[in-house]
Amino acid sequence: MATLVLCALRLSYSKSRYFRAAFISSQPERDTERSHGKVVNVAIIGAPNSGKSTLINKITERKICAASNKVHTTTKLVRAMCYENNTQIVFLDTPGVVTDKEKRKYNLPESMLSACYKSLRCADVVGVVHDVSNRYTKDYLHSDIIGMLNAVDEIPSFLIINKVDKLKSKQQLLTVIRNLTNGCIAGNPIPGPGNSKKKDSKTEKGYNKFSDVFLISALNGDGVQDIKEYLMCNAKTAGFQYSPDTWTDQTPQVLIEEAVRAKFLDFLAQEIPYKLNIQLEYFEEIEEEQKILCSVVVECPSDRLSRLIAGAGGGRLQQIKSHIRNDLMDVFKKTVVVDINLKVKSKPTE
Ligand SMILES: Nc1nc2c(ncn2[C@@H]2O[C@H](COP(=O)(O)OP(=O)(O)OP(=O)(O)O)[C@@H](O)[C@H]2O)c(=O)[nH]1
Ligand SMILES: *[C@@H]1O[C@H](CO)[C@@H](O)[C@H](O)[C@H]1NC(C)=O
Ligand SMILES: *[C@@H]1O[C@H](CO)[C@@H](O)[C@H](O)[C@H]1NC(C)=O
Ligand SMILES: [Mg+2]
Repeated sequence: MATLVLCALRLSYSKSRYFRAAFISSQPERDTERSHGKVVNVAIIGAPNSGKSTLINKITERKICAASNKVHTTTKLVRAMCYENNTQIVFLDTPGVVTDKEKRKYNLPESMLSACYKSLRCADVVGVVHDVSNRYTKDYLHSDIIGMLNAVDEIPSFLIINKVDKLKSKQQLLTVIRNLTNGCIAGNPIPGPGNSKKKDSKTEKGYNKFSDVFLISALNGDGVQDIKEYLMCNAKTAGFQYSPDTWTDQTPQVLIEEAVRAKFLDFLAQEIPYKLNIQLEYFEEIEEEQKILCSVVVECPSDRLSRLIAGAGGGRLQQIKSHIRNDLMDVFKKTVVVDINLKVKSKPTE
């Protein structure tokens, strides 16, 4: 494994680029044979709502991974690929870590945590996304995340400090980095005051084997290109498991249903959107027109909820539909005509 050397902790700020703590790695191996492609498999893990899916979409320049302002948008593993300069990055988007109580509350599948572990097994590198704007959790990594990292500590990992755009003051960033890394990056202590204390493993809130730390905004893209270049540098010569023009392992059906679910999560309050049952009922791709026609049934548990979701005169539903259409065009890069049918779940007749 390449040894990573901490060269400098560089905190700089310019209009176009957020702080990035740069830890320069050893030279990547030279590409000797041009005919061979390079591949890197990247598992992206993190707490719910930290911005994992948003980051992957930004790098791949497609809205492959459904994202919303609510927790537990992603409920299963989704691969998203991009290809540039003979190099393929294969991202694995994972559900945020989840407790049994939340699973019941939000009507989530059993397999979410195991999906995260599964993603790690096929990863060459693990990226941990952390929401620095969440004042309750900004200073420590979720214990399940630390557990996962420790379970695969032979796989290189890097820390992505996200939502830096939301911070009023950037001064706290060094403190946050110290906490999340236990004061240690790539085997080297972070220089500066406040790092001389003896470490007590019981109070550790981070993971001390990260190779790199990035400070980014996945939403506006600041710092995201650095991550892409870093991943491309760490790609290894290999046969492509997915052809270079593949951009996901998901079917159009799943992509559409997840995009619709995410938009209902964005627009509806509290637990309501988690109760909806979303199903694609019609799909047609017209190749020669670069156009997709589809229709989705959204089943709600009650008539009252159905009226609430539709809004006065169906206005809210129209608004949601137009956002869904825009997102789907960013998924498929084609014209999309989408119909949303609200239905009330029929009561079992006996
Ligand atoms: N301000 C700001 N918001 C962000 C940033 N990155 C993501 N978000 C927002 O955070 C919310 C959650 O983003 P997601 O990408 O769905 O997060 P996730 O980690 O995939 O969440 P789960 O799939 O639910 O675990 C969305 O509303 C995003 O727009 C960022 O850098 N800055
Ligand atoms: C791809 O190669 C071009 C030309 O060498 C370079 O300008 C560009 O930055 C590379 N892309 C990435 C993502 O590294
Ligand atoms: C970790 O964060 C706390 C605030 O939660 C702060 O008081 C402490 O100094 C930080 N630790 C380090 C090593 O920076
Ligand atoms: Mg997600």
